[in-house]
Amino acid sequence: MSTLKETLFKKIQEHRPRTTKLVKECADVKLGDVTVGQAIGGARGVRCLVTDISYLDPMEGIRFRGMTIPETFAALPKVPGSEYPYVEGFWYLLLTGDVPTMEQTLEVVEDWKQRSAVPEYVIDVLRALPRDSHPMAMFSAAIVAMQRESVFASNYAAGKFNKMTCWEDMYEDANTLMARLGPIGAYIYRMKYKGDTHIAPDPELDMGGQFAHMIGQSDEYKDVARMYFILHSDHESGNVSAHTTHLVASALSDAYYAYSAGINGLAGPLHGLANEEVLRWTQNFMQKLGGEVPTEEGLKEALWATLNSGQVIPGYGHAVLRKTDPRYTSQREFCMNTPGLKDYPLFQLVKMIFEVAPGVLTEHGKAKNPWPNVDAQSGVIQWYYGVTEYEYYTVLFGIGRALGCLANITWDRALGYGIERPKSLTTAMLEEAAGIA
Ligand code: FAM
Repeated sequence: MSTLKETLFKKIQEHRPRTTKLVKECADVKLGDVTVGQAIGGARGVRCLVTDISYLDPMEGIRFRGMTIPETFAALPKVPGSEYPYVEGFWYLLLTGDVPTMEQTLEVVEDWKQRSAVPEYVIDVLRALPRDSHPMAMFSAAIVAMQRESVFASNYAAGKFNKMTCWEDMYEDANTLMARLGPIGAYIYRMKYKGDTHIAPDPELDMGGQFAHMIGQSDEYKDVARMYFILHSDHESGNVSAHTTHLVASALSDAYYAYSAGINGLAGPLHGLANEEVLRWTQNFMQKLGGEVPTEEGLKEALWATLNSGQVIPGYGHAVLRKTDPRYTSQREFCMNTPGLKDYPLFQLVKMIFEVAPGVLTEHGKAKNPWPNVDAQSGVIQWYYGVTEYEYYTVLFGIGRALGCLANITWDRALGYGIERPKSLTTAMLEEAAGIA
């Protein structure tokens, strides 16, 4: 058994009595009430999901296993010669809550390498799709195509389902998926945008570095990939991609079905696709100016024009956060500390939007949070390094988001979380409850 799996096993055993006790002795304890507004309004703020992998404080932002983003980056073992940690070590942290040693991290690196070959039939599926399919549709199709390899599904079909040990099958599927998502994403990228030319993996590289290599990027971009995947990994359980993955897995669907579904949710413009929208918006705006540096007034006008046409300002607002997203801040710092990027015109514009948009949104008076989220800042870094195909950006998000979603559904199985099935009411019932029937 690998160190990661052994540690996880111990953690699961330690944790199980806590969940059992809560279910047996405290099941009737109230966590809140549900209002008519919440029932109609996307269950916003309804406290009915449980995860220990990350927690999102509205003012502070995300903590992974109790650690802020800077603390996480500082604590994890770094790739030699790099300022950023191994994604594999972060996976260890998300699953177990422990910061791994370099040796433990390298075990995961090796394990993922063994699992990372993309099967030929997945390539066939990708090639069979019309080349103008959205990269997220391709990514989702590739993931669900691999369902035939699910250890969980095959053991279930063979009558070997055991509530206490089935997390191990989920763990197998989750690791295989994690190992392959980067190479699959790279294949899609090269097939669609780089003349269908492909780059073989380098056996020396870690997951993040390998992705950079396989899309044909520079050495510098290796750290961008590592940073991106970690920053986009998890945002507790209620966001659309994490919740969808959890919901689908709750029917005992395997990791392939569940994460393919999560990817489909991530592809919505109010969720992961917002990073594509941000770049489209800023590029269109810059084009209209014909390369001129925008004035604050011109920018304000453009933001108002977007709002007045009934569209949202992409990259701004959040369902939970009420402050600037620390994932935004982390990427902003990356830009400020990278010579070349710091003075890059597109970054200057993104910075200017940060100065202007919160005021405009506040004056507009609708958004509860006028501050930027992760997506407001992520595209500009990609653009700078030459990844200018912005419809692809959500695939990058999807590779990273898998870390959180798959760690969560492994724990869902370990703790035996039930099939999700909230109750519906009719409109007449709401009217009656509100006394307006
Ligand atoms: N621009 C214009 N209007 C906005 C807005 C924005 N950026 N953010 C919120 N609003 C509006 C919202 O559409 C709603 O209007 P209606 O009452 O007319 O329906 C009103 O303000 C209240 O919404 P809220 O309670 O503040 O936000 P929600 O919790 O309903 O929605 C978001 C949250 C993220 C969907 C919303 O802020 C939004 O559409 N933002 C732009 C898209 C975006 O950046 N999404 C990415 C979010 C990101 F973190 C991620 O998932 N990757």
